[in-house]
Amino acid sequence: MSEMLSIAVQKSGRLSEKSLDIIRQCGIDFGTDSRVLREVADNFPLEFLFVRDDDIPRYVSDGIADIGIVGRNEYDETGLELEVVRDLKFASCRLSIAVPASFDYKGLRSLEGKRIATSYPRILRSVLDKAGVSAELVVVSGSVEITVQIGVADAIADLVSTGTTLRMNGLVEAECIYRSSAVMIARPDMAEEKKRTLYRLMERIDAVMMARKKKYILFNLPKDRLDEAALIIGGMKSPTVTPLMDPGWLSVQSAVDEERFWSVFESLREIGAEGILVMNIEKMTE
Ligand code: PRT
Ligand code: ZN
Repeated sequence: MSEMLSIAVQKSGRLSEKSLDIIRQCGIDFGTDSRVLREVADNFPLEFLFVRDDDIPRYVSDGIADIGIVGRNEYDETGLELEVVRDLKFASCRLSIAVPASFDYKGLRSLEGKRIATSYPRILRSVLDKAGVSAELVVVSGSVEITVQIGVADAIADLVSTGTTLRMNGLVEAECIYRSSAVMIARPDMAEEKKRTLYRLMERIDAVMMARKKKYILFNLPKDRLDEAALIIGGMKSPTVTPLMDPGWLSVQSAVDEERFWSVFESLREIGAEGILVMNIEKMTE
């Protein structure tokens, strides 16, 4: 029996859904009542605390929760020293300098002596310090993009994903200074029994993340093209090959990197592959 581990997850926001999705895909069942602030999983020693994302690093640091899922930006901004167990690769965004169109931006040097509005003063300050730039930081907790229009700042440093918000506010993305995505953080001083539970959880999360990066393909191939097909597929140890009734043909199956999928697909077509079947992989280990 492993010891109960508590995890702090954002209650409602950009991270909530995907944080819970990844845990659900680990085969861990829990209730879905969004009014509950605390919840224990049915079939795994995991207790959820649903909180605001800003509070997650602090709760983990104070031992209120053992682990948490939070944007790397929020974690770095606190300056706390916890263990970053994994980059979970969702909720990706960048912290960028944005300026009005009239601002002649020529790198961080252009910010010397300017007023920059941001919700991430610690991260911004460390970037500016490294570049030897001194600027006045105007710290706001939201609606950073309107500070230029209302005359509070000359430039901003804010999170960007599509860039739509900046454009809508007449700002131009001038330079990306930092990249973020959701990370799993943990208390560094966890008891051995809890560490074991965390290890079990991370093994499952790794399998889910690995599966997300791959597709499984199955196709029929003229026998004499097998070597070419193996080269195209690459990566994994080898494709699985099964004879078909027709002695001139084989059935071939293999996992393929999601990002290479279309080029693999087209190359296989070129060497005469037929009946290509593509499947999502639910879980996978190395
Ligand atoms: O209520 P709570 O405090 O829990 O939530 P929150 O409102 O503070 O955070 P939330 O849910 O908005 O974001 C949680 C985390 O998602 C952030 O800490 C980031 O790690 C990550 N993330 C990913 C983003 C974005 N993408 C993002 N685009 N966080 C915010 N934005 C905002 C950005 O600040 C700007 O206002 O979206 C706008 C820009 O989006 P685009 O697509 O127009 O460029
Ligand atoms: Zn927040």
